[in-house]
Amino acid sequence: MTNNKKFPQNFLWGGAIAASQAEGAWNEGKKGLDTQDLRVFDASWDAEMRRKNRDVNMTSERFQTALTAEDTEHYPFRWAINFYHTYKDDLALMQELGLKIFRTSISWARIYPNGDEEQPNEEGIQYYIDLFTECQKRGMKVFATILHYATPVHLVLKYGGWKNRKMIDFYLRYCRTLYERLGKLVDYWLPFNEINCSRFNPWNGCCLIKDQEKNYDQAIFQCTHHQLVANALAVKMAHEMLPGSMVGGMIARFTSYPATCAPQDVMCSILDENYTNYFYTDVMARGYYPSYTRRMFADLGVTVEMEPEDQKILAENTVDFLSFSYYMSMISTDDSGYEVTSGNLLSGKKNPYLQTSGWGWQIDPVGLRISLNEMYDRYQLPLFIAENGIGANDLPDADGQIHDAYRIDYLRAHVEQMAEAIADGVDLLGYTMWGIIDIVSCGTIEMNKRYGVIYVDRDEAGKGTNERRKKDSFDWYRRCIETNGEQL
Ligand code: BGP
Repeated sequence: MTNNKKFPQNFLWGGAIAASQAEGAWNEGKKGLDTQDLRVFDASWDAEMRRKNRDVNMTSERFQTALTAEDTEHYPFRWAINFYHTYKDDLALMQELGLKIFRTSISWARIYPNGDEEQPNEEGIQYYIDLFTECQKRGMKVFATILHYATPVHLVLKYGGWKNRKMIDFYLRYCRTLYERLGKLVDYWLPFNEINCSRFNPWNGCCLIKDQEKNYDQAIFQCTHHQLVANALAVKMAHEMLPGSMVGGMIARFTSYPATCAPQDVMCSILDENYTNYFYTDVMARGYYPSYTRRMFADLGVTVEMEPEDQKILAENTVDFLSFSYYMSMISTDDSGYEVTSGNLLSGKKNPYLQTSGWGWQIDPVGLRISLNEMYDRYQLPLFIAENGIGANDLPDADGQIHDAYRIDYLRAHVEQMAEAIADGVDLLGYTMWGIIDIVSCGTIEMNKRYGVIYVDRDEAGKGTNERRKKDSFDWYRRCIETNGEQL
């Protein structure tokens, strides 16, 4: 299929993973225990239990059990797809795809195993020097996420995680080391993955354990404030240490439409968009808390404690670009008569005009064009789609081939809408398709929820040859990149 709307010649076609979902080697290279290593999964759980497990987050009981568990089968982030050892072969496949940029996160616990040490772990630094050098050697720029949920567990045990303002100092020590030692190898920085995740998955987002919190919402938004300040200070430090560096802000984009043209549904949609998306990007891109947060916090009974210098920090250190993950859209209404369906990090009401993925996520390519237009119009900042893709239980046929026409259809439709948005005038820097290679899913910790154009022979108990195989979508995406988005 020929797409007649052009992408800029320097458009950055890429692929994305996260350290905790791909590297494995959870206790190798002097890496410390991190919060993702503690998330439990059982392959015998049915669909309902798996969805529930996403919402359970973390409990004190699970936390204590996991701290001393030697078992790896039930902790998939401990083995993932062993990218720590296979990255050279995997990057060769990504070079074959023609990727212009590769997004991954850096594991904090590889660089500072406990998180509060004075000196970093040289083995951890060397791993990322080697990884990013290999990317550059293979013609790929590096898009590095500094924190993609995985936080050293020691910081939770000793300091209580992001509730404690000390975390900002530990996090900035980590950033300083990354800028010093990896700064020349990284082209785009993201201080946090989906900084709004703390609202919807507080364990992933800010290391909170619900049964330990008297006022959960208060804890969530105090953690969020510390992370927003940390994001601004990470921008400041990068601009001082790495002049000309590009440091972004990222959210999970929860695009939501009014369920009907009834005015109360429209108001519902404005509030949903403000509270789940714009609150975070307003602070990171405009540099202050928007006025609508007063009502949001009042309704939640939350009082965010700020230090006198915080407003100045936020105002003077806004991001260079905005980035987001986009998978699906939702609808907004107070009418409880709608069917509920699942989505990234949260569930929502079902849009009768949209199809859903096998995991209930509503497939909405036009929503990507809407999101791009709305965000660019609001901030006039360059945008970068850091995640987009479809999770599916890809099953090899008798010859071991994976015919994932549904993934080609999904990606084609979203690439077409990106082209429309660019024609609408949006400054879109790039697109790192999520899960360029099969990895452990984040929300439900399932290996069978596959996103990649590269298949990994690994089952949900970590068994398999771990060999890599190209899916049908591999060649489709290679040709898309080769023709700069013309041949779809
Ligand atoms: C986002 C995370 C990614 C990725 C993606 C897909 O929230 O940034 O880590 O996991 O969701 O979600 P899942 O893996 O649950 O299908």
